[in-house]
Amino acid sequence: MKKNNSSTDNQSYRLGITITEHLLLCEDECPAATGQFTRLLSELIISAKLISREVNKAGLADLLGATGDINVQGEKVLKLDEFANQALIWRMQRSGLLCAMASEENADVIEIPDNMPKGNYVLAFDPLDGSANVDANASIGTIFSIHRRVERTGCGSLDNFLRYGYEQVAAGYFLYGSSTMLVYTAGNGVHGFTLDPSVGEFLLSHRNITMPDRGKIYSVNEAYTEYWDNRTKTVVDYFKSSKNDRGKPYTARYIGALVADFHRNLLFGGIYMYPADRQDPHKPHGKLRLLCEAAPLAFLVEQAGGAATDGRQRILDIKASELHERVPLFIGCKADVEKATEILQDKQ
Ligand code: P6P
Repeated sequence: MKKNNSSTDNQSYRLGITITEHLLLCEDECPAATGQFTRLLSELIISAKLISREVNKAGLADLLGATGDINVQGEKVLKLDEFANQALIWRMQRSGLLCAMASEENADVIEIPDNMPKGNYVLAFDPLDGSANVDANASIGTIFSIHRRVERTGCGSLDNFLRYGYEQVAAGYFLYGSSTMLVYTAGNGVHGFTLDPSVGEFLLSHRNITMPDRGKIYSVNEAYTEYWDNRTKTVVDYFKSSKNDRGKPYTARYIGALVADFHRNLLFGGIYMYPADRQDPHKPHGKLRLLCEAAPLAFLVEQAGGAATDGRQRILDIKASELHERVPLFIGCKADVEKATEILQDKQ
């Protein structure tokens, strides 16, 4: 029987649910929706596609290595850090949806130029988290957090960023790995989209992501053990001797890119820890930033049924006191984070 090669046999015309269709469906279900959030996320997606393109060709386009600059965190700025930061700032400034931005790479609030329209939101972001991994071709990502503005009009001030984590209206990340993904929440669950580069669309691939109560993975940089206090050492020892629900030991996994470690633990179940350490007297609260790392991921993890604390309190209950405030972070499956927090508070 001659195989019928007509186009109806080739079902490659079929496409999954695009992010745009998903957002429009969410808008229809939310009477108060104005469409501004949909436009804001759409602008972020274009920026992420540009960053993904550069990350994927970095090794071939002289985009590896450092620029020679040092950022406000005291870290070497890599060429891709700079590209990602500028791509986000350039595009989002013109969106007409923001009244201010804050980037991990910039010391101060990034204002929207006078000749550009202002909007009702503020955006905080880590343009390329884990970028030290890029020269080794390991996964890295962009983390973002969105708040509604506090003033009614005009340029957004620093006050727009000194907020409680629970006030975020949306948060998420783009992961540049074996595939490029968007994982976000707007307060109605956590949804994952995978970029189909052949059509340039993010397609729904992980609907309503939820975490198990207990995990099977622990992520921490044990090279810093000597800098930890005894309770932190007890926490890590606890997970090293924990058994998962199949009676197997927890597995140690640490990529060195928060966004990649978080994503794996979100999907498979686990806890990521970056405790306060005494390695650097200038960073007594650890390395991770509240506004553009801990708070957005805490919003996501709670929406997925998990938890996030600084070892004492819920991350989302912390009100930022400065733009680049750092916090210790224990984030992942609810029972694992609660156990870590109990030990750290000596409430066993
Ligand atoms: P360390 C990357 O610089 C980062 O902020 C996170 O993405 C990552 O989890 C952590 O630092 C790695 O830090 O001290 O273990 O190399």
